[in-house]
Parts: sequence; C-alpha cells; structure tokens
Amino acid sequence: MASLSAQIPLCLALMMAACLMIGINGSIDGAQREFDYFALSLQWPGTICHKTRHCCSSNACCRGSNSPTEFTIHGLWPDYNDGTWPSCCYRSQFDVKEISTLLDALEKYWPSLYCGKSSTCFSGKGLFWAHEWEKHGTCSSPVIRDEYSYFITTLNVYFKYNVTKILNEAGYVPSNSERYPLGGIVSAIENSFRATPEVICSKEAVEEIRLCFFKDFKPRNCLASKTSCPKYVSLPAYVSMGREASESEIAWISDDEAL
Ligand code: U2P
Repeated sequence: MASLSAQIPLCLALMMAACLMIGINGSIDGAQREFDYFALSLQWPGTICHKTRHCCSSNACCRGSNSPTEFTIHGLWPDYNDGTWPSCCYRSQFDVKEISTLLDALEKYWPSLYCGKSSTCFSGKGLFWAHEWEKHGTCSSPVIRDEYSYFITTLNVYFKYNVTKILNEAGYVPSNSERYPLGGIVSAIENSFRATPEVICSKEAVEEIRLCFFKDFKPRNCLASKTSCPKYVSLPAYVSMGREASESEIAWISDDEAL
C-alpha cells in the first residue's frame, strides 16, 4: 500500500483533472450549459451609418438610396438569466451554401453595417453571418440545431415582431431634429408585444433595440439593465452616402483594405 506522502500528490492530480473536466462554467467536458432565453438584437442603421468613415461593398450603409431605413437584424442570441451568455459552443464552420435560398432576405434584413470581416470562432475571420452563427447560433441547442434553422427562425421572429412599424405607428419616426422620451419608445413596444425590450444608445441616439423571448418564442421581458440611454433619445434618419452621394467625401475601399 502506498504511503500517505505518496497519496497526497496523487489526490491533488486527480482533483485538478476533475476541475479541468468540469470547466469554469460548471459544465461537464467543456460543453456550455443550456441557455435560458433568446434576445433578438436589432440595429438602427440611422445611428450606425452616421459613423461610417469609408465605404466598401459589404457595408449596407453604402447602398445609397437602397440602404436600410428600418431596424435590421444584429443577431439572435441565446442568453442566461444572470446577464451572461454562452458563445462558440461547438465547431460548425459557417457554410453560405446552406442558406443560399435565404440570401436575398438576409442581404436586405440582416446586412452588415460595417466594412471589414467579422471574427469567427474557429476560422479566424468571415462574413457577419458567419460570426453570428458560430458565436451565437451554435449555442441555441436544443431549440435550434443547424445553420439553416438559425437564420430562417431569426428572420421569422423578426418579421413577426416588427419594431420599426410599431414605433412609426406610435409617432416615433426617424428624424435628425426630434428627441423622443425613452419611456415612450419602451411603452410603445411593451403595449404591442407585452414585454419590456432593452434599448442601447450611442450618446443620445438609439443604436439597438433588443426583444426577448422564451424558448418557444413567446415574448418575455429582457433583463432590467442599467440603460445606456438618456431620458430623451433620437432616432436619426439615414443620411445618404455611397455611390449616389456625390457630395459626400466618403472614400471607397475594398473589403480587404477595411480589415
Ligand atoms: O454588447 C456588446 C456585444 O456583446 C455581445 N452580446 C451582448 C449581449 C448579449 O446578450 N449577448 C451578446 O453576445 C454582442 O456581441 P456580437 O454578437 O456583436 O459579437 C454585442 O455586440
């Protein structure tokens, strides 16, 4: 039988191995635990496109009169109730062929509003859609289990809960001079969807609105967070830039130069 002094390092080694297997997020063998709810994150092009300093073909802000004028999709995010979220849950390299039938809709409603490639979990850099699928989509199991389902589900939820329409109907229209009460914007969404959204601002301008859902896609409240918005916010109108904006000084660069 081994002496006590020989058993102590053995025990320590076994404990360390057990800790490594359980992982810091409390999951067995490195898998992340199942998420609690979904957040559909929507971006406001009027705010983001105002920050565009140069144009490239991948940036929807640079489409001139065809640039988006409604909230567009940032992503569908599986989240935890404690304010954290899982990411990059398994290796699944984005394959654009799997969503070929959705590309027209994705270009229109889920475009990148930036130049340059996005970081991906395992392959370095790729399309904005690759980033969202690999980082968030892979963590949406067991509700969503493959790339096509991730994109079609997100589009369907986006069409069903039309924030731009709700805000327009309540009088919150794009404007470069008006300021609106943040509480009024939140109430308009609460009255329509029966759930409280999260609003993210860049200075006083609304940059993102997040809608939250249970796993069956029934609306639920987002987490009560300290909002980044002041009491009165703006919903900037899109200012044309890109190929048609002859007066604009914005330079065109290739997507690769934007990296
Ligand atoms: O908010 C800044 C970035 O953090 C990521 N995020 C935020 C909230 C949340 O619930 N889940 C989440 O992932 C987003 O990162 P992205 O998807 O853009 O890489 C968000 O932009």
